[in-house]
Amino acid sequence: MEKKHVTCVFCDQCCHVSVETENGLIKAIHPYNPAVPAICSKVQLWDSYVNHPDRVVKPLKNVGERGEPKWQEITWERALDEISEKLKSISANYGSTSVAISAMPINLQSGAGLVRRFANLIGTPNYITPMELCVGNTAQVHRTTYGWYTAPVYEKSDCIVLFGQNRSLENWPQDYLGIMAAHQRGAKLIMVDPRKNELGEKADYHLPIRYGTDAALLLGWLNVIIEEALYDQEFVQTKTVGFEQLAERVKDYPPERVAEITGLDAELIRETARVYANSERAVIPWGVVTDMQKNSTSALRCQCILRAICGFIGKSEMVVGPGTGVLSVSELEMHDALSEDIKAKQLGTENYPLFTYKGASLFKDASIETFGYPHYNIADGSCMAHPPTLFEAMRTGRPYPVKAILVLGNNTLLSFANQKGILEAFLNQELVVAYENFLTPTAQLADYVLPGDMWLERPALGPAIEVRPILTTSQQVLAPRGECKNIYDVLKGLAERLGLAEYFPWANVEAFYDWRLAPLDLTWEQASQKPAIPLKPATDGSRFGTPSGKVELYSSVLEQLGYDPLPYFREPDDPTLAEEYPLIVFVGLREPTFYNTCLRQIPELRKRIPEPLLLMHPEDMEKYGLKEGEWVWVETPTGKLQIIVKADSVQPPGTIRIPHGWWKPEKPQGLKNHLSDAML
Ligand SMILES: Nc1nc2c(c(=O)[nH]1)N[C@H]1C(S)=C(S)[C@@H](COP(=O)(O)OP(=O)(O)OC[C@H]3O[C@@H](n4cnc5c(=O)[nH]c(N)nc54)[C@H](O)[C@@H]3O)O[C@H]1N2
Ligand SMILES: Nc1nc2c(c(=O)[nH]1)N[C@H]1C(S)=C(S)[C@@H](COP(=O)(O)OP(=O)(O)OC[C@H]3O[C@@H](n4cnc5c(=O)[nH]c(N)nc54)[C@H](O)[C@@H]3O)O[C@H]1N2
Ligand code: SF4
Ligand SMILES: [Mo]
Repeated sequence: MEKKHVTCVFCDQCCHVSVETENGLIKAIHPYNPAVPAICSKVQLWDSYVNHPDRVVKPLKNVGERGEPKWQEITWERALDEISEKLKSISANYGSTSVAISAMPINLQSGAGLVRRFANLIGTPNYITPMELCVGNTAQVHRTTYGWYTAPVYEKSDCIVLFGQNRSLENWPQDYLGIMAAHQRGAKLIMVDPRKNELGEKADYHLPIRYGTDAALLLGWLNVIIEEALYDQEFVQTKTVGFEQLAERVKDYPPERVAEITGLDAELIRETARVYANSERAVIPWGVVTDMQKNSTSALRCQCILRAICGFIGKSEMVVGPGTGVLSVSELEMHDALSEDIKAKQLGTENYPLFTYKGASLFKDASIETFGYPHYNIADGSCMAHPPTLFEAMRTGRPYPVKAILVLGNNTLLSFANQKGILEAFLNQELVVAYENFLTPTAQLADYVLPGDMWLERPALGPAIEVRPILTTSQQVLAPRGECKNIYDVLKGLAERLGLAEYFPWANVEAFYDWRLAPLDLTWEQASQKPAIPLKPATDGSRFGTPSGKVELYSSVLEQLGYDPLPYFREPDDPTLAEEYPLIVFVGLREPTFYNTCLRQIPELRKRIPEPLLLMHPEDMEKYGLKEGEWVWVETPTGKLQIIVKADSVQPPGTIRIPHGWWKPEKPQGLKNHLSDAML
């Protein structure tokens, strides 16, 4: 019997598991730390995934029309030859910015740093990632306030405030168990969520907020905390800038006004503000809904401001920065390989600058002074093109043509906004490549599908996204199935054909890890004996990575980019649509059995939720004459789909929840078949 430690990426919780093997066969998978049973049931279905009959295990070429694929198996050599020839000719005809890359670093693991390195070396700034709608987004907003991302320490906390998290043993179990352990220890739990879920039932306070109004509640809390002087005066004086302006702004949000906006009770708003501010070590952990609202930036900024002015930074909320001693992910990415002219052409720079090179460059000097390196890419959300602007350029050729897209370990078509527009964009490409495990709706639009390894089949030196001074390791357990390859081998193969061999000189991914670990006097073989290697933090915490070096309550970068430097609230509803479209579609609420667009081909999981379900309050079902289990059409100003109705008394009346990411892998492929019944 042999034991290996492995990072599961069936979802982005990245649980550490211990895999027991006998004669090369997996016998059992357990939580790495037996004292904390932080894994979900999905991981046990590894065999159904690895050996699934539909898994792509050889390179495929579409010899049919785009979107009506006729797959032909080809060799890796030929696939890489043809793809690189096409990339060269597209780049020669339309310029290097005409090639786009869409990648999900967490799904790829060992892709950390390498995909961007490749993008930068081929001269394209048009890199996007679905982290745009996830923690990558939060990280950029955090940077405006602290210069880096902040992470909660549940073990130290005595008050936890959750904005719309639906954590459970099947959705981010490590966080769920961390929250529950702190709560059992006596930490107060404040749950802000229109739905009362399992955590809401256990919470000390449940605030059934009107959807999309979190920024207003947060501004109301700031109003109470500043009005009643509940903040940490010393921290505010010594470590922050802009308190006066902030105090002036939040006068506009007294609890009575906020109560009207949010549908919450004014006294409850006051009481919860006091509970939070009077705690010794409160935390506001990241949750995804505040990444997806009309008021996202303000809501996230308010959370950052609260953590700071109440004095929790450095106690229960850590702003640690990157590590030193090895080349960071950001350095591996070689952002300097792109000229300033090309960076300025990054799509979205003009209208959405914060996430692009333009936004990141405003932190450049501060980043050098604080962390020693200019272009830190925090959580892969930095220096990135604006996805909708990129898709528009792919569709229309404006402001310049984009003619090729490499999709690496994500499901671009189903994961970004305006799916019809993305479909049109893909149909207007001269080259589409998907590096995948399955023939997803996005892969069905490709000219070439390249078979990728999965997490049990590769060694991984992480983490995939850079937020803390630490390295993690994941040991390889299985040989890659069929001809599946690691992302390193794919990028190396392309780089060699594009005249960039010197930047991918290592024979294989382990040799690359050896090179990266060499400054620590470690080989991959040695390093991978331990699941984590702490690094020396790049900063002692005396300076924040913002232009002022302080916590910017009033953001100088937002101001320079022409935005309101202070948080504010904007009504999420569009009253002109209310008559024709009386129901509101609700953000989020992930399905316990799946992971975003993944895992619907796993029979054991699919049995649990065979069809997509629209959740609706029974009162609304009666109002619209709908029955449980009935198929209905749902129409918005931009599209429509069919879905089954399910009564759910927790869903707020007037709102419905539609799960995202559905397609039916068992259904036939191609546009004629709606790309295997994808919900487009
Ligand atoms: N099983 C499983 N686990 C997953 C995933 C999966 O697909 N399946 N996905 C992973 C990923 S990528 C992510 S990002 C995380 C996300 O995990 P969470 O951050 O927990 O997000 P959701 O599961 O979408 O739950 C969203 C919650 O927000 C509430 N909500 C909706 N609108 C609002 C609002 O306007 N304000 C407030 N305050 N609350 C609101 C909903 O009622 C719901 O309880 O989960 C990860 N874990
Ligand atoms: N409407 C709507 N859109 C959303 C969201 C939402 O709530 N609503 N949530 C957003 C969020 S939080 C996120 S994180 C994104 C996720 O967006 P994506 O990353 O696009 O979603 P996934 O379903 O994780 O896509 C992963 C794809 O990679 C493939 N894959 C998985 N593992 C591997 C691997 O090891 N190697 C290779 N080569 N391929 C692999 C899978 O087969 C799958 O097709 O979606 C965002 N989009
Ligand atoms: S929650 Fe489950 S699927 Fe996600 S990483 Fe952990 S074990 Fe894997
Ligand atoms: Mo996510």
